[in-house]
Amino acid sequence: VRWRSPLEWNGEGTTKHFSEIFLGRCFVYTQIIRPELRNKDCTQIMAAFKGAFISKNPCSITKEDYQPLIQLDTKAVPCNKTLFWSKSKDLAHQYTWVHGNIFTLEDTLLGYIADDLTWCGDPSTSEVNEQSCPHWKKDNCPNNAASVFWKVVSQKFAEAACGVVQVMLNGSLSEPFYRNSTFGSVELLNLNPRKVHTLQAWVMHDIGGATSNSCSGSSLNELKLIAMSRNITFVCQDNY
Ligand code: DN4
Repeated sequence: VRWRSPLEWNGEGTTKHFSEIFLGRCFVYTQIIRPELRNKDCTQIMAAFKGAFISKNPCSITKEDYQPLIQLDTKAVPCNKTLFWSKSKDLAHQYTWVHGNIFTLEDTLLGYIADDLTWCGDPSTSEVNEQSCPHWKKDNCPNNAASVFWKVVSQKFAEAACGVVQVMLNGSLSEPFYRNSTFGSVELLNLNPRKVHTLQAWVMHDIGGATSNSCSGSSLNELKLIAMSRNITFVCQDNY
């Protein structure tokens, strides 16, 4: 057995009690939050999830590794009910929680299960690595298990969207729309213009912060140009 330094990677290790949290969240979601999913097999979903990264090099995870998992999650969000967000996670989740009938990725089964968890494996063992995991920015490891997972599920979430879609952005930042974010680099580019006719941005500002008119700024204009070039109508509202 290879000796391992506990600080091999710069990120937190796999969340303690990962399997119990995974199964618990899966059962809460499928039995209580969306009882129409009560026949989903949470043990099978967890096996497919772990199969994507267990016993593999934690920096060489591929989109294909997650395909068996993706195929188990079949329920799409209804048209006009998709909310994307970038740098506004807490507000977006408070909004969907109160509203009850609009959904972020984390209000869908796989996003709900994985939200705020950390996970990775190692080629030398069939266990998760609880010591450390690659950090998506600090380690030179873009194809780590978590980043690839979020890329795959974000792409699928965007491809399935239809009608008018919303995005909540953070107007207290100098660049509320950031091209390299997951929203800018994955979700926006995977909206299907034959299904999505309008992208509506809600640009939210910190209460008590400087008043600003982000919808008319250059960052939102960049988003508008990308949407228009994809034949998607763009509308923007400050502090909806
Ligand atoms: P963001 O606010 O910049 O990032 C959201 C979270 O994802 C933060 O905790 C980021 O970490 C983390 N993150 C972003 N990119 C990566 C990556 N390549 N690898 C690992 N972690 C990453 O907003 P965003 O536009 O990048 O992502 C938000 C949108 O994508 C939403 O519309 C979601 O549908 C989806 N998404 C959700 C999650 C999540 O729930 C993660 C990624 C994507 P840090 O910058 O704080 O270190 O966790």
